Amino acid sequence: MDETLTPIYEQVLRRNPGELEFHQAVREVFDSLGPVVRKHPHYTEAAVLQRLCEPERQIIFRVPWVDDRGQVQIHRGFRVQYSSALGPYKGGLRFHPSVYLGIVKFLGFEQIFKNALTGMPIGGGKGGSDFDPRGRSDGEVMRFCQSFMTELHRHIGEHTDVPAGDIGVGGREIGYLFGQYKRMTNRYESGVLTGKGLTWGGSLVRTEATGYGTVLFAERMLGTRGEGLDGRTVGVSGAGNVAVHAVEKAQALGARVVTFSDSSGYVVDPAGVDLELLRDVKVEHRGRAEDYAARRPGARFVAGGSVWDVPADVALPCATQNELDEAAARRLVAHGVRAVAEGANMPCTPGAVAVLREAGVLFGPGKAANAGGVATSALEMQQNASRDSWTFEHTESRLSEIMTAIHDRCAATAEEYGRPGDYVLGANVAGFRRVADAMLAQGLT
Ligand code: NDP
Ligand code: 2IT
Repeated sequence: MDETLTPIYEQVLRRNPGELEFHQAVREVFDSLGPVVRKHPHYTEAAVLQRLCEPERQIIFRVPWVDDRGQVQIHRGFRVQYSSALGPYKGGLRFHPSVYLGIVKFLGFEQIFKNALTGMPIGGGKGGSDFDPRGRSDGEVMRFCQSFMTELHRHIGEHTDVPAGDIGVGGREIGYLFGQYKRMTNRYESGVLTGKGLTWGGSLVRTEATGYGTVLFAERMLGTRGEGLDGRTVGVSGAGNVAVHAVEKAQALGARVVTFSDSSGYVVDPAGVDLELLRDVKVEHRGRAEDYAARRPGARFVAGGSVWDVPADVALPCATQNELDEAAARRLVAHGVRAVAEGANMPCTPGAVAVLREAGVLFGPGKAANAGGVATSALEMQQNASRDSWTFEHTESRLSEIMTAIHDRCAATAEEYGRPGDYVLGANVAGFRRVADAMLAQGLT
């Protein structure tokens, strides 16, 4: 890290004790910014970095609800409104037992630069709860979402803050949240949430967008070396929204996807994942990875373990933060991996990223590679604002253009700073400059 940035980073550590994922996300960005702050001292003079490390607003609230047995349950809700320099706060809600302020802040911090990179008018935010929807009935999830929104509604709005899904928050949860927002405000304000159902303000391609976009990003990176996904073996982790659509798009581009995983373990399917069966098990029935292997001849379920033990030409981590560590990266490199694109947010540890970069593996960081989801959320907001709905083809072609533009913006910025092929530097610097310039123009806020 550049020496001018070290004291700012140390202050972040002091001010946010114990928030390890947040520290990691800040460090990852700071490690790229040395050349920028040296070249443009006005960023330092205006304390842009200190301001970016302090969210504009952090909201923590109680979420009481009653479970199916009549027992009162208390959870904690969060919304961190990080940066509104480029537009209304925008970012998902995560419902997972591991959620605490440090997770929400890491995700919100990443989201600022990701959203800036899309080139669309969206600021950065994130929220969620330590509620675990797994194993809960639809009625329980609905009551939880209603209670969560009863507090959240006063802080959001189509011009203020626009939440969406993330881990544990999909179409079902967005539906319950939207219904309660409408009830509390007596407004049919479509643009207040994204990821809505298609008949009530949702956009085609939003569900698919993150996974599709990650694969398109990997294809663009491979293209810079005259390669592509066709005929390649791909390893995917996760089995949720991002993973399933990454499998779909990788297969459409001619790849053979040989793995997926969930928190119980991973599946190896050497013949190539059966997408229909995967959807049936994980999306329709909210089942376990093991259920897939039981119904698929030739597939094997491995309890626990690391999905990255399985050789692949291209790896797409699509589950959660810090799921691919240094040892896993070494195994991928030993097996000849060509490219890694992060579908999840910060799935590779800093040690893993260092190993991949040293080995010359193409590496697409999440804030670039998974930006297709939030970019398509911005397209959903555009459709809501104009009371229009676009076709699948039109929306998908917009997504594809946006992913190409993000790729090229990262690549060009890396070139400009003398580090061709360094997508980490490219993404951090290009995202930072867009936000920082808007902050300078808008004065001290
Ligand atoms: P889902 O809830 O649909 O799926 C999450 C998947 O990851 C599940 O298979 C889950 O397994 C697994 N997983 C979650 N937490 C853990 C954990 N602690 N250990 C092991 N496995 C885990 O979420 P998404 O697919 O939407 O999100 C996946 C990642 O992509 C996240 O990092 C998210 O932030 C990121 N992302 C999502 C976007 C979106 O549009 N949805 C946009 C950009 C990034 P299990 O079911 O067993 O818990
Ligand atoms: O991490 C992410 O970019 C998301 N979960 C999607 C956010 C959004 O507002 O669509």
